[in-house]
Amino acid sequence: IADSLRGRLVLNDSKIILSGIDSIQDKLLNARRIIIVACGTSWHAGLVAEYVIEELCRINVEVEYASEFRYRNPIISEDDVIIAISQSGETADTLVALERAKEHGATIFGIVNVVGSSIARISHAGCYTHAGPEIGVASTKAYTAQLAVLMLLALKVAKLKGTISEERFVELSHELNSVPEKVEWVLKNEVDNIKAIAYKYKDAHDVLYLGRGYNFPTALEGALKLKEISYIHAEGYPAAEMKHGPIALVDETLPVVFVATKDIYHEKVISNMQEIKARKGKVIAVVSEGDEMTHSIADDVMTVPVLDEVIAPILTVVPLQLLSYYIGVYRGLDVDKPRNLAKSVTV
Ligand code: F1P
Repeated sequence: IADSLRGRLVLNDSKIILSGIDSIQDKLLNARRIIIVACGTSWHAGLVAEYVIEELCRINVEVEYASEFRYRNPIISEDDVIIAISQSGETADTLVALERAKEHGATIFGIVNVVGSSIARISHAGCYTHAGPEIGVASTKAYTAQLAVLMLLALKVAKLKGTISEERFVELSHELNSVPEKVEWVLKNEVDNIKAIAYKYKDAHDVLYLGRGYNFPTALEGALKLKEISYIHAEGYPAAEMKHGPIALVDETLPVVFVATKDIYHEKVISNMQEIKARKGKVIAVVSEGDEMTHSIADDVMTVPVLDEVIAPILTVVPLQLLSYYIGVYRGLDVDKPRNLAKSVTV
């Protein structure tokens, strides 16, 4: 996984990647709604995109599990653009959902890793993620590559629609370009620390992952990676929902992972951490470099460089992927081939 994380974000290639948008540009700019259809990790990438596209492009976005969308009777119109996200490009639920949407006249944009795959072929237009082959079954570098493409797409559409200022566009583009070096920073400086944290919590029975705003989908993805690779029960939740149920689980045996990088919700996230600490839960936090305050509250921290909150999900997931990886390794598991999981779910 560590190798696959390195240098995956070839953002200089963004013009080539985004040329896929050209043929459906008008449809995208005038879309009544974007419906994102995906499964598993790809669905989490869609959830990040919902936050980013609604914020930057002011287009209504819905994120659907393909496995539900295909069986119900969804309302789809010709003004809808469907974005399909899939690493393999062969996931049966996503493929069938797209066939349904196509029958209703919707335009389909595919974000797929495997060139020439079924989902790439059924799409009207699309971008390949060019993440290279995923060696492990659990999606990692495909996820960050999907996020990179989705953010490039959001920035391009926002610029064309005029929904963000030129200044903000330049600022976010600059932040996006800084991601590869910030991922490298985590790989260079944080791996030993993450290994130690993994060792400490390798025997946990349950782990809760919490985040707000842009950090919420990352909490979901962190929990999924832990389940997939280490077979520990994990749940991701919006941090503000904690008091509506999951707080009942908190005691001294429960590690709670907070995605707590600096953003507009930061103070609220800190107060959620204090609620966990007051109930003797253990707090593990992904924090922004230099955030001494959060550092002092959490039991364990994984640090990432400072990055704009819109772009941050590409980076903040990396320590969580590594945490799951090392917990799996310390539990003696084959992290590349988790039991019961298939690389492409084609039935
Ligand atoms: C979706 C997915 C992956 C997961 C596993 C099973 O695949 O749920 O996210 O890691 O490999 O399939 P895809 O549609 O993105 O190929």
